[in-house]
Amino acid sequence: MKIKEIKVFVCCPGRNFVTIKVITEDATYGIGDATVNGREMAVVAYLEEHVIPCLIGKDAQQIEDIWQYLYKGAYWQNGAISIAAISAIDMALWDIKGKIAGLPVYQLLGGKSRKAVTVYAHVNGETVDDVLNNLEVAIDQGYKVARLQCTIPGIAGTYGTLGKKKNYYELQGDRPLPPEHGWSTTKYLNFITELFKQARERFGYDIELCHDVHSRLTPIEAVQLGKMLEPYRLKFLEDPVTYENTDGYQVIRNQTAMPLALGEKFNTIWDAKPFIENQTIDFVRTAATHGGGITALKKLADFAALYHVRMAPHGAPDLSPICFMAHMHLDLWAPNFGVQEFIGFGTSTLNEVFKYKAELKDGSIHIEDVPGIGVDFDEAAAEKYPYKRSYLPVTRLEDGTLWSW
Ligand code: EZ4
Ligand code: CO
Repeated sequence: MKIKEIKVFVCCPGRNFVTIKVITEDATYGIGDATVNGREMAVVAYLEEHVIPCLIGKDAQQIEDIWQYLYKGAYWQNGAISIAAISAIDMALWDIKGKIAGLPVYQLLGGKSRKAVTVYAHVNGETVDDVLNNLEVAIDQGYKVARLQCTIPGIAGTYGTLGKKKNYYELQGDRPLPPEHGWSTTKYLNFITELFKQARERFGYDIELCHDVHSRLTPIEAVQLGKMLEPYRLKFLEDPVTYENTDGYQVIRNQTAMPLALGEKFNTIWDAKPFIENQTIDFVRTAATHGGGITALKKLADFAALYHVRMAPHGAPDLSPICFMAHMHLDLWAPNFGVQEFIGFGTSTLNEVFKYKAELKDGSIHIEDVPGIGVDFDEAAAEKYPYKRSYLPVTRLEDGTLWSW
């Protein structure tokens, strides 16, 4: 079954998404997500100039060989842009294989290991009371796990909070230059414990809680935070420190019992390897779109399982519903699945472009048994929402020093 054509679409139904459609000679098609937030057009160029010409005429069924061809065969094998392109092609080919087989992708992976996919809700607010009131709503809705983020008093623009916006799809889409946020580790560390202390006082310990530090701390500061939050028993603390220096996580690991999650920016299993084999993390956050697609995440899950590390895929709103549904299949299959990040089913605009069926019940997502990944992409609807140059924020300390966002 030869690949006849591969189309690339960039649309902005609230946020920018890069979508590909791989079409075979018999008109079967599969779709994939190639979005790299703030660098979308670089992936488009990589796909159009360097990937697609090599794939026309190749057998769409040879997923592994095509993956190796695009990775090893490029010589410049890794990097966010090229991996997003490979990931999208990979998802589309699994989608096609599922359609040919008449099976949902999780069946091709080995079947279900669980009934449904436990997700964690994003719960945020401008004050502790605000966050806790929103947590009450999430618990009432049936969520069993929630990520708490709160505006830090005295800091302009805290990561993970919405400010006056109503939802995540308003946060981006029209930022012709990167907005600037502030940061103060002192102000953060002086404040954040109170959020979890009050959450436990008000709701007890049945609700599982997470928190994303977004790589703002040094290893020893992360040790302090871990120790301060230990009494509130988090499910995990995410990205306490940037991932480039793997030894930093050893410092944290040696001194706090706080479970750690890392990896939304991993591009390959090689990025994850030292953290997994040294057992310095507990959850690996890699997304299908940024980590090499379904082929790569299956390998990553199996490798992580050897070390008691569980999968907790990134579920940010800058991953399209195609990636979300690819995760549903991986999460249903992976014996070492932990929890899936979930920011809701999006807006009516988003769902006009991406069509899929998934249902949230008691804090878990159930999908329907349809062949392939189970998402369709409406090309005509996408045309109504053209790409808008847009960036993630950058962060500066109070003295102006550039910091990790
Ligand atoms: O940093 O969406 O856990 N979720 C996150 C997200 C991502 C952004 C960029 O992909 O950390 O907020
Ligand atoms: Co994160």
